Amino acid sequence: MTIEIADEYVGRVRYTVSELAAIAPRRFPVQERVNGVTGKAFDWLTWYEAWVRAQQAEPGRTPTRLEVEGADEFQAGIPWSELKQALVLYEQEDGSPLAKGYPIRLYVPDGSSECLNVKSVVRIRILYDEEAAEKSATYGFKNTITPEQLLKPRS
Ligand SMILES: Nc1nc2c(c(=O)[nH]1)N[C@H]1C(S)=C(S)[C@@H](COP(=O)(O)O)O[C@H]1N2
Ligand SMILES: [Mo]
Repeated sequence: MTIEIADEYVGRVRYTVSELAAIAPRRFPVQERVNGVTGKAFDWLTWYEAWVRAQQAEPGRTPTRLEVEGADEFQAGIPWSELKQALVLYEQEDGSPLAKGYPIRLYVPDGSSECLNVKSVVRIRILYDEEAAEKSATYGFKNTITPEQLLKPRS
């Protein structure tokens, strides 16, 4: 299982959970920020900064929004300004893969909703456009419209 990171300046890469976690400058128990949850986590914003440096990229500006998508197509869009406490849970205390939320789970402790804590994250998109900064946080299942639904007349 890999996680795709897509950033219009830095590029598009895929990491395993251990590759992703190895980029983080510091890893710590998730309980430091989220009550009642156990496992190991890393801070999202410092991960992003370390990643940009490691990629030798120079976006030269701050992202405006983060979009994450779970394996079940649940997704969330979060203004970058809501991510100051955001963290990624990546393994259990004993080092084994997450039993719930595998491969990784995002937590946004100071976000506007608990619904933003996306489980089983497989895709992460980093946005820079000003328009994205204006929007508030969003979450829910991706719209998947079947050909049958498209053909059916509205009643
Ligand atoms: N992948 C995925 N993540 C998800 C969801 C989901 O359906 N799929 N539900 C969200 C919602 S609406 C809530 S309230 C929380 C619930 O987290 P919990 O299962 O730890 O209680 O997970 C969020 N993360
Ligand atoms: Mo929710």
